[in-house]
Amino acid sequence: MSQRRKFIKQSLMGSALFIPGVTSFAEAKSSSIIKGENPLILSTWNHGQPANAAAVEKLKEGGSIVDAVEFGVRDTENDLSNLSVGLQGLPDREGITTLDASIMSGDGQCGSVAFVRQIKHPISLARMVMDETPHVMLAGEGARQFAIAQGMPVEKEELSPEAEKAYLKWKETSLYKPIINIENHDTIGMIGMDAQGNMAGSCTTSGLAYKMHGRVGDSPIIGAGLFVDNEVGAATATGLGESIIRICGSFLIVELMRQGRTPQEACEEAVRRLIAKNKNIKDIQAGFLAMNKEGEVGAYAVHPGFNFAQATLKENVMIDSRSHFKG
Ligand code: SD4
Repeated sequence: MSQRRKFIKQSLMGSALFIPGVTSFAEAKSSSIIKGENPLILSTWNHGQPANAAAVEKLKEGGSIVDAVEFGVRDTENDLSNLSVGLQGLPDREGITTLDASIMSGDGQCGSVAFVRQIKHPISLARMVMDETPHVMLAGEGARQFAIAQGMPVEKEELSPEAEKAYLKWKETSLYKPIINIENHDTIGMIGMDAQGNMAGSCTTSGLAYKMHGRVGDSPIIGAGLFVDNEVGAATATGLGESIIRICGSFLIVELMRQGRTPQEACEEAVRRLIAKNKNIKDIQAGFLAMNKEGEVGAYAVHPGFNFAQATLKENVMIDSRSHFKG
């Protein structure tokens, strides 16, 4: 075990017991923004809660913050009930599920994969791109070949029963509107900080259902779906990827924080920018989640309904992004 890992492990062993309980929405609303609590893990949407629990567990085992954000979202990639992450996700128009993922640590290291097939844990593949190659991003067949070379199993290419049912229903009309259902998102973006203030983030998705074959969203694009800088903070995004890429959303938030905005102010400003640069905004949902190095938290989305999970060693709660609206 490296000295650094040993240090993290020791510092976590003395801390309070982590209870990954499920919090009701009412409780979540009354939970205030925490400040200065390390470690701190934030994740998008309801599945963020079990993912946060997995990330905290990883830290407790002595893992780094990069390990924590990788293993946290692997939990979501394994979740068969999630139709927007992992191989059980809804397919593209051709009936093929393709995955996007990225990972970044606060020292500027990053890796991502896009448009990848048959790999169960694209986040771990993104981590391998970061750790084992001179590149930042691998796509499509090249990413799959790299996974095979790294000894990752290649899964059978078949839709999950639920995804198949939904796809067959969609094919009855084959009507394609690139509109994200405002209340129903499932991509996971996770950002975290360890007890020493080191940050990392991860993001993984099967992207938009019934997208064009080859479409890549914001999640694997460093600066759009994810950005982390130890000197400032971290941000991640969820929602209609095209709208997020247009404003370089996560990078924008980190840069706004660098200029002195709080995470909440930065998320709200990014949403304003996104609204200004995208047409048909009533049909677009996009949301951002951010933390700064002081451990302040912010979140905001175009439409109501975006919630996130916030975990420390003491609690793991759901919070409605609108409950922190500053305006
Ligand atoms: C994408 N941002 O591929 C992803 C989709 C998403 O909740 O976040 N869904 O555009």
